[in-house]
Amino acid sequence: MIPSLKTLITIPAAALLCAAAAAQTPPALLHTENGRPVRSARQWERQRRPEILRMLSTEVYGVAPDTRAEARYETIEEGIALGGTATRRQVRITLRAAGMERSADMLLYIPVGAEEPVPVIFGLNFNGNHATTSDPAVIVAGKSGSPERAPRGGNARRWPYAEAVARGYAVATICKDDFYPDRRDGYEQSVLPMLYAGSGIPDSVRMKAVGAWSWGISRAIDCLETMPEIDTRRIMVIGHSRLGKTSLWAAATDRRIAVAVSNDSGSTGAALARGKQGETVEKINASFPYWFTDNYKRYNGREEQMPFDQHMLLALVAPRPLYVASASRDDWADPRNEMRAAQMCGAVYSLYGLRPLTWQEDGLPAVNTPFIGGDVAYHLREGGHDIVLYDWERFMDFADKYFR
Ligand code: GTR
Repeated sequence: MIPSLKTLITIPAAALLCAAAAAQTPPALLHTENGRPVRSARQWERQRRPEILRMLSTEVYGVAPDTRAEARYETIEEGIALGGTATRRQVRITLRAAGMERSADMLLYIPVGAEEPVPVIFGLNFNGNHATTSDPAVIVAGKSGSPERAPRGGNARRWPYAEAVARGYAVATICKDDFYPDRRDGYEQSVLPMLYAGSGIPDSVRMKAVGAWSWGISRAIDCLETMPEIDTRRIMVIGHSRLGKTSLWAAATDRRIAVAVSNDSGSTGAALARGKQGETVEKINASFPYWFTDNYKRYNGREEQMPFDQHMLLALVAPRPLYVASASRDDWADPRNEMRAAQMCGAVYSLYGLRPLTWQEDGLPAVNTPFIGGDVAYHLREGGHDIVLYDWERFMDFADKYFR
């Protein structure tokens, strides 16, 4: 309700300031839609979590249809790699539904000589598997697979395979574009036409690229489940930036993901939208209208009216360990709002008797000081928008706590 001029005049300035601050407060995690407080993990699981999952599906990331795509896995290459420390495997995943077919190529490095199945780190990549490594045996494939667009090894810095393998982790990746080419006209080539065919799900709530990428992560996990060397009870999913948004939604929707990592995911990822610096809802929807639901555009410039905010996305990961990472010069993503959401979701971890983020102060912590003592972890790496060895090492330190 809009206050009348008279009430405005009689409200003391302090109260107005208070109201402004309250307007920036994200919606309560622990109150159900009909206003009842949520006091137990059971109540969270049975009532509040499904409410939030439904809301974030219809308003932001999209409602997934029930369609089960038939999957076929074919090893197209296998060899010894990384100086003899790993098996490299390349698997073509072919998915079929509604008479249509799409394929995605997975690249894996699996430590050799392990006595038991190993934990795995899965992450989608930006520019093709061949761009993640200078290993000449990696096939240049996928919908972004042109060496002109993405040189071999061009993103290798972001994929420290040898270090991960040395620590006992398998690493697996697929190019995001195999599930939805990352451009405005990517829909036809994406997995969505085959998934939504005949589903009757209204256009306004359908998944777009980020939903399709998350769905793809689940299909990658289906494939990993067929590999005896991999322990799929120990899957950490990581993602940088747009793929950090994606890893969070994947973890929200697929409970096989044991640890979730968001690196510099910013807007519509880990960062609270209310009071956000840099990229706002309106800006992200203008630059990337094909990432989120059509419904999400209704909130352009109206963050205050959203019945949700990003702390809710993080809370959906509970009780599984969650790592939110920011970079000190990444104002576009807004480290402060990423950190705040990570703090706030701790209320749900507490319901499970787990430990929220141990950094509980107002401002950001010092750079390169990881807080991994709780079940929600955070660090602010010094530097810009990127994912580097420092980040990976901290994510593996965190995963070690649960996987060793
Ligand atoms: C930017 C976008 C961000 C983030 C980033 C990335 O252009 O505004 O939301 O996703 O791309 O993925 O690197």
